[in-house]
Amino acid sequence: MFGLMDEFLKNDPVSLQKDILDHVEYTVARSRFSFDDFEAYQALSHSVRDRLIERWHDTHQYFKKKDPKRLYFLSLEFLMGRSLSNSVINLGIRDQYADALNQLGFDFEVLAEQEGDAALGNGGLARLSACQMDSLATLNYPAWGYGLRYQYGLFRQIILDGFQLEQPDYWLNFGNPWEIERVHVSYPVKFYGTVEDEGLNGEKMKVWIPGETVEAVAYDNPLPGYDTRNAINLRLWAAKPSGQYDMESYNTGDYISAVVDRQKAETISNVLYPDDRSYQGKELRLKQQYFFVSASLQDIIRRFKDSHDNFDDFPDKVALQINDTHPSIAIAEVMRVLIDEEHLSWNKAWDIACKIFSFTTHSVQPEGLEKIPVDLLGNVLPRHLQIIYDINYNFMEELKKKIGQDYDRLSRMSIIEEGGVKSIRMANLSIACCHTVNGVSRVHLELLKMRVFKDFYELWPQKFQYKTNGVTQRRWMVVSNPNLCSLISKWLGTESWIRNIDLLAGLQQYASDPDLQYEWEMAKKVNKMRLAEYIETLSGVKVSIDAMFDVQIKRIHEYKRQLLNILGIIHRYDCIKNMEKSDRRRVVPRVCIIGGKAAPGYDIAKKIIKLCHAVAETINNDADIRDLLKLVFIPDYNVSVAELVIPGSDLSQHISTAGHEASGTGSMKFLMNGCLLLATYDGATIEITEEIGADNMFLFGAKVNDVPALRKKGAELKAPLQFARVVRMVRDGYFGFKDYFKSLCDTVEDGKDFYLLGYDFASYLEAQAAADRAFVDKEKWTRMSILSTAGSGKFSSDRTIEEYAKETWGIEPCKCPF
Ligand code: 26V
Repeated sequence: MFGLMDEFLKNDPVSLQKDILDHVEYTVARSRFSFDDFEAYQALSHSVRDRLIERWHDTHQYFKKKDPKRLYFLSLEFLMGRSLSNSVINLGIRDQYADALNQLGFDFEVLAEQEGDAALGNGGLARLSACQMDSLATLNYPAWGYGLRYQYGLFRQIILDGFQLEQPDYWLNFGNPWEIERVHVSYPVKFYGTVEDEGLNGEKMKVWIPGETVEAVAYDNPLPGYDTRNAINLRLWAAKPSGQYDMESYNTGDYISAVVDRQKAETISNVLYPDDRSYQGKELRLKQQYFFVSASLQDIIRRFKDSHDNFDDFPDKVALQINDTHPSIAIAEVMRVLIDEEHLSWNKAWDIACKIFSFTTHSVQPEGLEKIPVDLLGNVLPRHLQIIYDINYNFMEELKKKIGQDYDRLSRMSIIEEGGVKSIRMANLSIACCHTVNGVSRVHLELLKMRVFKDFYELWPQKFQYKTNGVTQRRWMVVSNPNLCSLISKWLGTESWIRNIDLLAGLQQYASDPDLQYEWEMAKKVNKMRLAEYIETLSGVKVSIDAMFDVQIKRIHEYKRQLLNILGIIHRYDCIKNMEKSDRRRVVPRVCIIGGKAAPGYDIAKKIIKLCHAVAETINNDADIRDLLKLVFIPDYNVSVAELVIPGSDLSQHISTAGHEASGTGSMKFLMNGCLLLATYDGATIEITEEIGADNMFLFGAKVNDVPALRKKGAELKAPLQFARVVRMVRDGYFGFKDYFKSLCDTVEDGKDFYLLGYDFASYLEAQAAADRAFVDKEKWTRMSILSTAGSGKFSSDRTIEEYAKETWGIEPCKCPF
């Protein structure tokens, strides 16, 4: 019997209190009469986890019974952040827990602050995966996430004298109550070795004799949906030494070195690669990719075989989503398993592979596409290299039939790149196999079609689609901005918008209502106060909540143009300094907030961080400026910091050079929280403009189609004088560190200004001036803010996931009965 209807654990305050205290005593092993906040957090989390596990078991039993087509979401990165608040909200038991804790003398919010972030990813792509998992669970899709359980997540950013330093993020130090170690769910993963030909029943077979075997052990992370019993699984793999003993080394008597050698296996899942720009063809990275792909596929195939005795139905039961090219080696692995282990023919195996895989790309730059040197792949995965060569041979033959002997085009489309370092183009492999290639916004797809994958688009136009990204309103509104949410629910007369976000549009009709406006402003004020306190604790800078909080938080990249922001701040400072005292009354006070991590090897990005600190030092200590302008850099930006900063922002900047941000998802989080956007026409901003109207935003700058022609102009394109002036201030050492900033200033000189900061500067300042004017008109500003939230419905990951489910994966909801 499934016991689906039984709720074993009770959620009344007395049961919850007893549960928490039991966990204090038996799980945390502290006395129930004396425990601190952290111990209370641990006990609380275990109590929540028990409830999660119940639902998760029921969901999986139900999936097993129904055997629907399942989605397997393969991603090397998931930026989950904290789990406690999100879990209790999705489980619908937040208030009960808060009450129970109150009676025990604890505050839920204080305990929630004890949790560290799970930062198993770099930036946009990784947080998107986390948002999409929340939507998959909430919409009851039978989905699994698969990834790697890195011991060290994304580095911690420490700022010393204004410079970024990186510290390891050993996030598991204090235990992780949100995961369940599955010692019995483990698979061997093979590397290196040779491939030999063998005959089996008269048929030629390839046999891979590995040189190393590492064990992949599963760690399960249950993820609850909102307002549903469904809880899905994020299964992360950790590397452990294999149980298959290397008898020879043990018998040589060198026991200690044999153990130390085996321990090296664990390094595979040790650390997340922190550079989201370039692929360096590193062996460890390839091993990480294959390790998680191989373990996941063994798991998926085992599950399928539990209830099927051949592979005919595989494509009807399995959809495999490749998140960027990082897991693309899965294509060769599926071929290897089906051919070498399951003894299917090449054609049958290829037919299956083409039906199960879909691929989403998250970058715009062709340089962002992953290439693996042939020598490296051949060494680490010799059988896979053969398979990729065979796939490419067939692909090239098919292509020749279609396009003839156009060798230029054939070589552009080939999976193998000849030349300097012969490499495998993982994107070409993915496009050749996957039934669908998705972009992450409308303009991103256009760029893929016209530039990056033009040849492929012309060959297979039907494969190319886009699904505009979205974010989950559960985390980005309900968890992080309860004040705003309760007032939204009050005005809409329902909480249903948390599940059906289109209902937010109902706020439009009240956008000018003075009562809503008043409550809306109050909610913002409270959030600004919280943010101001945080800033003061962090940096000692006191900021006025009457000032406009102007925020740019995201990874530091030249294309995201934090430098444009800082140069704009210098311009503002320079203007104030040169103003008559009496005119200063007209200046709209601003608190400029910047946060983000630079990849450890990205020199220019690190200089941008230092420049931000140097400018902040000058401005914040200039007694002449007082509250008119402040600049703060928020260190160690992560998901939890975003949850605090976004609700307290008035204005947020998304100012990438047009054509460089594939989508951008930060903007959507700000939009939902009623922050106005100051943005370029790039990525999803274009679609945001359509939803909320250009009048409700501050848009500026070159458009996607202008950029190539502007770049062609080279040094003829002269930056305006104001721009030259602020760059000169930096160059001349106005903020110190003259020599250090030289190379940074060089990047924006006429003729070298690839990201067009100089060209966009004048219109950027105009957009900033428009923001100032709007801010002083409180009624107008609040109206724009309400309309931003009201128009944000399209940017929920619920919508994105529905589209993927219907148009790409072909999966149906499978709702576990309550
Ligand atoms: C590349 C690499 C290279 C080597 C090692 C680690 C690593 C990790 C990530 C990447 C690619 C990063 C791509 C990415 O995050 N793209 C962002 O995806 C967002 C979600 O689709 C989108 O909103 C952003 O515009 C896009 O920049």
